[in-house]
Amino acid sequence: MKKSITGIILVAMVLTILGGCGQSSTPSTSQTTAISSTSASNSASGTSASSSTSSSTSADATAATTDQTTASTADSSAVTADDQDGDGIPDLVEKTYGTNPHTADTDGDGTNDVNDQTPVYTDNLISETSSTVLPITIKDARVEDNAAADHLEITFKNDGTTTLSNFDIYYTITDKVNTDQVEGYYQKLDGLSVAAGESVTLHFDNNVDQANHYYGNMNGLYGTSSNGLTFAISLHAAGYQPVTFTVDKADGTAEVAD
Ligand SMILES: [Ca+2]
Ligand SMILES: [Ca+2]
Ligand SMILES: [Ca+2]
Ligand SMILES: [Ca+2]
Repeated sequence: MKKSITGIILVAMVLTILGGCGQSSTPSTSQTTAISSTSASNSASGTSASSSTSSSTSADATAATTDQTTASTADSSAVTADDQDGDGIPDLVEKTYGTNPHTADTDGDGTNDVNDQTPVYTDNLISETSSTVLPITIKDARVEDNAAADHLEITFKNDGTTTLSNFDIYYTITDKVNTDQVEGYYQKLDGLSVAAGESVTLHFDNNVDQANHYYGNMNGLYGTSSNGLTFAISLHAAGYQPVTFTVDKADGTAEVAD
């Protein structure tokens, strides 16, 4: 494993150097190249842009099974000035790679970025058997024209009579021009509790030290594609059916914070 991690960083670093300062408008090409040097594959996740071009063998599948069990949280002892999430991939390399330097598991699938063959794609991990309607109203959902830097932002109201908690969210981002470019992200919305009648606004801007702020990958399609994007969102609280909705982003590069 150490060998593959070293290899992935070396390859990604070379790509960073070769790429210079210019940010490619199609980062998934370099991302796929770098990712292909790892031994693992979880390309079963299907529609991911990166998985569509990665090779997979039965040996890879075995390796992927092992890697799925890899701890996803950052090893705090591994955090350095150059690698703020401690996932083994330096911040600058994550920018080239298309992953989030603020979290060790960009797509929330439980596999650390350095071991994830599809680091910006996970299948929908929301699990629910209840058919009870989630008593919320989506008041506003946007990915641009925010008060501060552009990011995914959702405002909703609890229309029910009890406090709602144990939320999680899954969303895909699809490029409207290159429609095979799809990213998928899952997050548990830790700490989110919404009293009856209360409205809250969620921000996916990496300012996770603030209440109701969560991770958002600005190095993925969101921050790099100048095409229009479609966000397809499922918001879920345990015991209720997920609420699904879409948000469009117009073409043009978003004004995102690092
Ligand atoms: Ca990192
Ligand atoms: Ca990371
Ligand atoms: Ca992952
Ligand atoms: Ca993944």
